[in-house]
Amino acid sequence: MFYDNLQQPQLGKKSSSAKPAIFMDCGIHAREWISPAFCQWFVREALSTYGTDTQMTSLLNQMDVFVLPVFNIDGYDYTHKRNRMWRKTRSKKSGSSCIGADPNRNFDAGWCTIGASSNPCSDTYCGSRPESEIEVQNVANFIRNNKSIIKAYITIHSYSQLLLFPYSYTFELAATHSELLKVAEGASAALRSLYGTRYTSGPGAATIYPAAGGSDDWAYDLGVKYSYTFELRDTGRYGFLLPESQIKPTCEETMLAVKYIADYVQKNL
Ligand code: 0X9
Ligand code: ZN
Ligand code: ZN
Repeated sequence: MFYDNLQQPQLGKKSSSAKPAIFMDCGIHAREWISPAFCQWFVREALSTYGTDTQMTSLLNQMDVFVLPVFNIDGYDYTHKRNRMWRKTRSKKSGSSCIGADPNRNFDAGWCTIGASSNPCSDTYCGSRPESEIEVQNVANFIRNNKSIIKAYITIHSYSQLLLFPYSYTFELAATHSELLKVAEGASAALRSLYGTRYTSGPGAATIYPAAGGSDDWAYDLGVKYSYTFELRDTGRYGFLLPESQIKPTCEETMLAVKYIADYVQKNL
């Protein structure tokens, strides 16, 4: 049994013309459970604060937000039923007994050149070709088809408390590096204001490690000007096994950072 990841809520006030939009996904990596929890939290917050929270109201009046709550559904399911530490998709590959590819190494952005493996048994296997994974192909098609309206791409991972932006496939700085950094630092400060959680901002290659084939770099090179990868709590004490007591505070503080980015994008359309 396989699931598809095509369904996604679209949040925003109804409008006769197409509005500029933000695309956000969660659960690219199966074991990063705080990530799908955040997308779910975001949708609930958006629906319940529209009309009372001035920022959310103005955001959803002017823009649409596409939320993909679980990018890698088969992998996520597998972490519930078989192996809590699974990361990849669950696709089969002929000629190998190993399963799955790393969806965040499978995008067409410097594909498989650095920080990725061509060994199907590796946890960072880049796949047999760019977009070989159906989940990646679905999302890439959706973003390509809505390219003219998608102004920001946000992808939620864990853990390490980082706010990353392009590039990760090269140490070269993005053309709009200083703006990406400025917005990331503003978002990190907003996040920290709630519970004092410290985030580090920077380009992926220098801040975490070089790794090609990621969704953030791919979206940026497609022309989505604001492209961010969050690595949520914690810094390693619990890692992927973040205790239940931290779900709510993590979602609340992350909300402030995502709203900061959305607000900046909305004011700079
Ligand atoms: O390695 C990744 O895919 C991300 N870290 S994680 O621990 N969640 O696996 C970081 C992604 C940064 N962006 C790119 N490498 N493009
Ligand atoms: Zn479960
Ligand atoms: Zn991840």
